[in-house]
Amino acid sequence: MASYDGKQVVVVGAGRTGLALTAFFQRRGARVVLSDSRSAADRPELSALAEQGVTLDCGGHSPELFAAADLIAISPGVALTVPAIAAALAQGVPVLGEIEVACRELEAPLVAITGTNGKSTTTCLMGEVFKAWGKRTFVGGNLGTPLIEAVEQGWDWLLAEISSFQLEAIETFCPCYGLLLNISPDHLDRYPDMAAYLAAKQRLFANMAGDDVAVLNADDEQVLALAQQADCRKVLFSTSRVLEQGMSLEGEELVWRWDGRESRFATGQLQLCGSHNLENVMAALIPPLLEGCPEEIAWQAVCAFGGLDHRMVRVRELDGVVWYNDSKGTNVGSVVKSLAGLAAPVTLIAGGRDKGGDYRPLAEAAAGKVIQLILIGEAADRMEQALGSTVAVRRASTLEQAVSLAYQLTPAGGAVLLSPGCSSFDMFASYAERGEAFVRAVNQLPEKGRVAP
Ligand code: UMA
Ligand code: ADP
Repeated sequence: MASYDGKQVVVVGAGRTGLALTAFFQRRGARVVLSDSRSAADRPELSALAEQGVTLDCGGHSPELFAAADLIAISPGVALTVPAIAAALAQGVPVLGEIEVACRELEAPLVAITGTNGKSTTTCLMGEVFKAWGKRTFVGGNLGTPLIEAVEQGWDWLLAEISSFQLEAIETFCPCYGLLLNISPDHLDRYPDMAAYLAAKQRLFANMAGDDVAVLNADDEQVLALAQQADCRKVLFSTSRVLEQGMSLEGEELVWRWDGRESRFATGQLQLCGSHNLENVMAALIPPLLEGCPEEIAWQAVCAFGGLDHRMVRVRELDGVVWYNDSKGTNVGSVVKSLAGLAAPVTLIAGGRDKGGDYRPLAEAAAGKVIQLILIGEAADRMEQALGSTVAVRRASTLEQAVSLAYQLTPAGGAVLLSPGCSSFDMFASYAERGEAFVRAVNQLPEKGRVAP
């Protein structure tokens, strides 16, 4: 446990993470400066913290406060390239990410789940297994509850969804299980190139050694390449090949082979759909099974899991058209997976804040299946350039307008999918708010009000 008594700590970012860090450092007797690029006028709720002795540094990051700190603790949305942070780092001020601060305090075994897609689903699935096994289990991280909130709570197990952002500022962070689910382009608005994104993801393995276990997707070459240097045990899962050790999809069964034993699980019993979810199920089962969780308990728990909101949720069937909310489909890789689970004809509603990736890989997934692409938000121009020669494109200025267009354009027997391939921040506060707006608009559509296309 680190000592912060009397230390001057600058917490950067006053979102969910920064507020949790502030509370933690206050409990530990530190003098806290809370710094946020947004102005104090935007954040009236912070004045209560000022009354408790927290120094507010709003409307920018003051270099002199950063240079004078004993420690700078950053939120995931804050990059190390922020000038005040880069300058303090150059002067030798320690800069730690929230998960690094947290892991120095936590004693329970930690499972870290990362990858471009499937992190939240896998983290929650595994949480259901550990809980069904009777373990007091923290389920959080990038999923929503910052890891720092797990400190001093007496957990048996800690399951943390971990983003590339969070891995940038770690030093000793070392999970006993580190899961890398898959890699595809994402967050190229934060990283200069794909290599920088990969380097951040690879930090998952930086301190793993000896009996620590890397759980890896054997079908993803980039995953295997990133884990190559990891100096720990490796356990693989695959939907495409039989593994002598590890878990593989064989016909309609998941087969777990370990230490000469073999167990089989019938995938038909799962509520989750799609081959990507089979990957998530396999990854989620491996740590608890290796820890000795009885197989029946583990399998029942994953079968009972119906999926998370805003991930391929069937909203409604109206006039023979099925509407799906996949607002959490925030990169090209996830849209491709979601489209794979649907049959033609599909109307795809996409767009939002552009993350700088290449939209052309969507063309192959859309060809022959997507009859209409309705674009919203800031990314619309780039998406139309990449996809306009493959599918018919329309523009909508709001999500509600996109829903209304899709209602008119999609023939009976088809589907409408909101899977934006972009983040939501140009039009909404979060992917959840975007998904809720979509569901509201879809539920307001009148029955039999459609002019058949
Ligand atoms: N800010 C600054 N300076 C900056 C950048 C941001 O002061 O240079 C301030 C903003 O004005 C804002 C605050 O920082 O007030 C926001 O901090 P944050 O972006 O780190 O957000 P939090 O509310 O702390 O939420 C973060 C994660 N957000 C990001 O990684 C962007 C949440 O993941 C996570 O659930 C939460 O911590 C708890 O761990 C969200 C996310 O979008 C869901 N994650 C990305 C993703 O999944 O793709 C990685
Ligand atoms: P994350 O937390 O990594 O964003 P989620 O579990 O929230 O992942 O799923 C988000 C979207 O990503 C889903 O709607 C689905 O389209 C896609 N997805 C989920 N699991 C996988 C996977 N294993 N491989 C590829 N895409 C996936």
